[in-house]
Order: sequence, then C-alpha cells, then structure tokens
Amino acid sequence: MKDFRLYAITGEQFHPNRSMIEVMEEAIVGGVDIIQLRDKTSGKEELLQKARALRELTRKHGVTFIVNDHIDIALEVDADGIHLGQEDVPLSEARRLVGDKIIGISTHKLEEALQAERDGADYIGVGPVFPTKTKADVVDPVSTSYVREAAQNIRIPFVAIGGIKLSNVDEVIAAGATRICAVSEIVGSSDVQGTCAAFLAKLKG
Ligand code: TZP
Ligand code: MG
Repeated sequence: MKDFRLYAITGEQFHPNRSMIEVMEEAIVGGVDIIQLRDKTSGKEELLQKARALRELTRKHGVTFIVNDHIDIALEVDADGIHLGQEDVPLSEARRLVGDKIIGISTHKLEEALQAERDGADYIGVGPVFPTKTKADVVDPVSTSYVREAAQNIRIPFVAIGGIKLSNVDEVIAAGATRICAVSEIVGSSDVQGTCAAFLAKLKG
C-alpha cells in the first residue's frame, strides 16, 4: 500500500452541525493520507450512500479510502480497503473476499500484531494508546509502551490510535510511531484543516 502519515476516521457525533463530506474535505486539504468510514449506527442503505460520497471525494483528491467492518460495502463502492477488529471475520476469510485490497487490523498487544503480520495484514492499528470515549467497547489503554514494542518488532506499517491529541502526540512519536490516527481531535476541531496540518508538521519532524 501507499505509505501514509496521517489517518482520519469519521465521527459524525463530533460535528453535529456540519456534514461529514465538508469536514472530511477539510481534513484532506489539511493533508490526511487516509480516510476511514467508521459508522456503527447507520443502516445499510445510509452507510452505502456515505461510502459512495466518500469514495467520490477521496478519489477526486487521490486519498486512500478504507471502510470499517463492512466488506460488502467496501466492494460495492470500490474502496481501497477494509479495517477489521479482533472480533470481526478472520483475516484469511477477508483476504479471500477482497483480493488485493488493503486490509487493516486493530491490535491491542504484540501477539495480535505479530499474528496479523503473519496472516498478511497490510497495516495494523496499535491502540488505544490513551483513554478515549470515541469507541464504546474499547479495551484498556495500552500506553506508549505498546507503541514502542510495535516499533521494535513489527515490519508492516503500524498506525497509533486512541486518545491522540496535538497535546500528546509528541510522546507517541517519541515512542516510535511515524503514523497517527485520530477521530475526535480531527473531526471535532473548530479548525480541521489546521489541526491536520499541525499533526503533519509534528510527524514530519
Ligand atoms: N480504535 C481504537 S481507539 C479508537 C478506535 C476506532 C477511537 C479513537 O478515537 P479518538 O477520538 O481519536 O480517541
Ligand atoms: Mg470491527
């Protein structure tokens, strides 16, 4: 997959007065490399519409588009890939369905990361690094020590996620992360573009 630094995930609850496409377009102008559609509440039809709109937007700007959970929707809109958790379908089954599309896997400890790498994941999520309210069923924060372990042991790209803010991202970078993912800090910002640019400035050192 094309390498990346900044990965944004949708979170419409953080911008009740603005449309998702408007917010994500601002994130793209701010420099995000990947957008993931993550929506645990919409029905299939609504989700499909959102995925179609995001596919059109990301294609226009040459940004990678990933769909969380829904392999069928990813295939239907020709997303670049899917993102799955530990509880979702096994990677081997997902690979059979999506062929050479990108597959990302959430991991919370090194064993899971090594397993995902062996199973052929294209990238992994490493987190939640810090406490977060964005994910309901989230496991306990793994802290920057797991980021450090991933940096030392994992060869495929890994992206740090969970409670990452402009105010704490330096610690995550110091632990060895070169790719960062955020939801609330980006889409809940009153200056989405500026927040993305500020993350990137830190990631570029
Ligand atoms: N996976 C692990 S933590 C998380 C996900 C989807 C939520 C991250 O959200 P935020 O707002 O950046 O803490
Ligand atoms: Mg999932």
